Amino acid sequence: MLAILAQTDKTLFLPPGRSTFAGTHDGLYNFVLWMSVFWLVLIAGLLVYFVIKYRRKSPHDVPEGPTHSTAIELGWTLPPLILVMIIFVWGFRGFRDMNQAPNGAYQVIVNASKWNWSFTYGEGANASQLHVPVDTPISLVLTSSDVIHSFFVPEFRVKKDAVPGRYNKAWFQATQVGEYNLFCTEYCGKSHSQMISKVVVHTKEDYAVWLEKQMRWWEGEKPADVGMKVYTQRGCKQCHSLDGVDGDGPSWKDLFGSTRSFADGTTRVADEDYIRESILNPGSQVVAGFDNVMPTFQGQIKDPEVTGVIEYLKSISTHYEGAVLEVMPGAAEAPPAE
Ligand code: HEC
Ligand SMILES: [Cu+2]
Repeated sequence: MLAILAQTDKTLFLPPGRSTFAGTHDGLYNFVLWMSVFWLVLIAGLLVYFVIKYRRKSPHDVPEGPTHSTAIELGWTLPPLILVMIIFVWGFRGFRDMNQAPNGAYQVIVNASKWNWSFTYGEGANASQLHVPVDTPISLVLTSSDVIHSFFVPEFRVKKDAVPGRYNKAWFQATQVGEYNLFCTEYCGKSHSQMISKVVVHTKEDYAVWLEKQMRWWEGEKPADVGMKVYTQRGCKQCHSLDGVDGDGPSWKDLFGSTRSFADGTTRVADEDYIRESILNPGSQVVAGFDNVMPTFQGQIKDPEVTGVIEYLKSISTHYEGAVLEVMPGAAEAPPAE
């Protein structure tokens, strides 16, 4: 038993701990687990033993009535009280540490939506996976665009709800470079089980390189390819198909250049402006036959990414016969700032 307690990498029921919380968390978990096993065996064993030992041996075998014993009463009151207090103090300390990020922790904004994670970094980058440097306290500010989701990284022992209209906080410090699964642990609709992303822990040097690249990841890519990556990586594919079969949202096949009908009875041709508006302000024109369930991507998707989606939609539409952008309009072409 002690051997199991001492092992940090092969834990019973838990994945190996990879954050600074793992020690306290797993210690308390194992304490409660093994204590429960101990009492279960002791109590169940005594129960069986007493049933046999004090069973009624003849019809005239009537036991004496109960008598009071202060020693026994104290015996079953004080030890449990002490154990519960140990669990409380141990748990409360862990809870306090998990809730209070150290000063100067590196902040990442987490936005959950159906059924996608979006991470925003102070430097201006955006990503659908959480990238962090190793051995650095990371503070998370979590919110949601639609319903309650929950951020859970088993290896880090970190779990926190992402609630619409409110900011929750959590933090962690990863102890080993690697990739870890990130799950949504609050049932949030049809594709909840696919709301899985990754936490990528880099060395500090690699992280700086990743961040630099991520801020302008579309540079050098063909716009339509950028759009396809947005489609697969930013969760659009959870609701929009490419094969003409509608899901929670209209299929993207032959969308660009077609005439759209809206719930309010109006119509409009799907041009560049319409696509852009649909992404940044989806509620403004709701396509007839669909619910207004698309989360807004305002602030989470950059202009070049929107351009990419537009070019990608053109490339998969028979209603569009014009040219498709070959080169992403870059910062170099922007008018010089005065
Ligand atoms: C939770 C499901 C969901 C997700 C995720 C989603 N959408 Fe949508 N989308 C919808 C629904 C539903 C509609 C139709 C209702 C409306 O117009 O708001 C729609 C409409 C659209 C339209 C207009 C389509 C038309 O037929 O006129 C575009 C363009 C669009 N979405 C782009 C995107 C992009 C880009 C992403 C990913 C960055 C995305 N959507 C993610 C559900 C979703
Ligand atoms: Cu979710």
